Amino acid sequence: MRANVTQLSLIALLASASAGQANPEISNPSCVATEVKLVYNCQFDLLEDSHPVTDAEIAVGASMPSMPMAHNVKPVTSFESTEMPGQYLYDLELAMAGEWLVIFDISQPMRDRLQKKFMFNADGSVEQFDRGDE
Ligand SMILES: [Cu+2]
Repeated sequence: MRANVTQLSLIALLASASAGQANPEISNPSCVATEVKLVYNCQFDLLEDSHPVTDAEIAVGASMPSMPMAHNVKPVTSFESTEMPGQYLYDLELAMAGEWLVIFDISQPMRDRLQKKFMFNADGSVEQFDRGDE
């Protein structure tokens, strides 16, 4: 009896541990300047265990680490590419050039908040750093 209870709680523990292991990853994030100054077409892949995650709901916002509270970008909804399942597209409109933290708020199929750091240069070029300040 006692062993059964222990086994059951072990199973419950393992089940909750694996359920909590949802480990989404923002992969290949990029942004390209448009003809409109400070407006960018951006995209990324959402992966989990190296597999594309489809039908995800992800809002994307941005903030400037060097100017906290100065100008947060209102989050926009990303849309999944019709050609590339697991790839998501969004348009980013920034307040100024400089270093921005782009924030990905995932609400489906898992909940997570991930971020990536970008340098948006005044000439329209964009550099992406490996990771945000996670
Ligand atoms: Cu600023």
